[in-house]
Amino acid sequence: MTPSAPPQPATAARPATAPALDVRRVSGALGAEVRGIDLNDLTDAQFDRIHELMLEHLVLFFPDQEKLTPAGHVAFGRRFGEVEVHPFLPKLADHPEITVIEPDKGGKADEWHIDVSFSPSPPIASILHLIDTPSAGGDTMWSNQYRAYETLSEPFREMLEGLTAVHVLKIPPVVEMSAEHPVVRVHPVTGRKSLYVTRMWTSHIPQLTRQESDTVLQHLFEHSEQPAFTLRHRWDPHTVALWDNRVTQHIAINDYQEHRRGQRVTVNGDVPSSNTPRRPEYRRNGDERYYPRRINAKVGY
Ligand SMILES: O=C(O)CCC(=O)C(=O)O
Ligand SMILES: [Fe+2]
Repeated sequence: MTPSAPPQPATAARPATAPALDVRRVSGALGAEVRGIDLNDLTDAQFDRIHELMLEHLVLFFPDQEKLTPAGHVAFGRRFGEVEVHPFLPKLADHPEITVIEPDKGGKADEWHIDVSFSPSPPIASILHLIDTPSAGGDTMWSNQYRAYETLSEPFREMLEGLTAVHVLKIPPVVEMSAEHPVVRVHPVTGRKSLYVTRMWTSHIPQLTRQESDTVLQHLFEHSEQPAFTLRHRWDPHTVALWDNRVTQHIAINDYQEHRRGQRVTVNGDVPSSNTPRRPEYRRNGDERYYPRRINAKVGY
């Protein structure tokens, strides 16, 4: 008689290590799709892996997250740090930490931006759960701001490093906020430098003359938004996107009329820092200062 197989336990024991995640890059510039994970029920080891992957790819997409509840979404955000209550966008009634992203209610974020960069301590990460998607269109693009910095010429990078930029939100009479941040910031975890200005919120560089500031910013906006630094994501319902808001910009493409709805949790965490000392503010005729030309008065993100 041949020996029979050893008896199996009624329920298979959980493997000591979770199965490896399926991670696929989605563009040459940034971004990866991550499968094989339930965001509602993360282990510490899985969270650590997601955090590492975010630092490596800057934007992660988690498809098929139908089970993600608002409480699970907030709990996922809390693993990164304190979650923000957005200064003006609509929120879920029971969860003020969840911002509702719905064009009818808050406008379309159809200009390149960094989330909430007009805050003195802008979000480190955003987590967007798209629930209803149009049958076509409504894609979102992200851009890699490490690459934007690294592809500037050395003399230009040197000039930028002592500078700051003012980021402004002005929607009278609802809200007015502004903050001054380094133009080149250093990532607190990776130590890498990235460009930190954005078309939607950045108004001026106070160390330059108005004309210099307008010209330099226009160049930096165009440079940082170029297709070679980007990815374009076509959404399926219940995909969750997580991005490192310190080193990316994004834009929601406004090419659809159908219903589209998402929920976002945003994580606070640090104050942008740079390695280099700041230069003094430009003063015309002694003490006279110039005013920024661009004042933002549209609803945005
Ligand atoms: O609707 C989108 O795809 C992105 C909206 C946005 O800018 C955001 O959630 O921060
Ligand atoms: Fe945004």
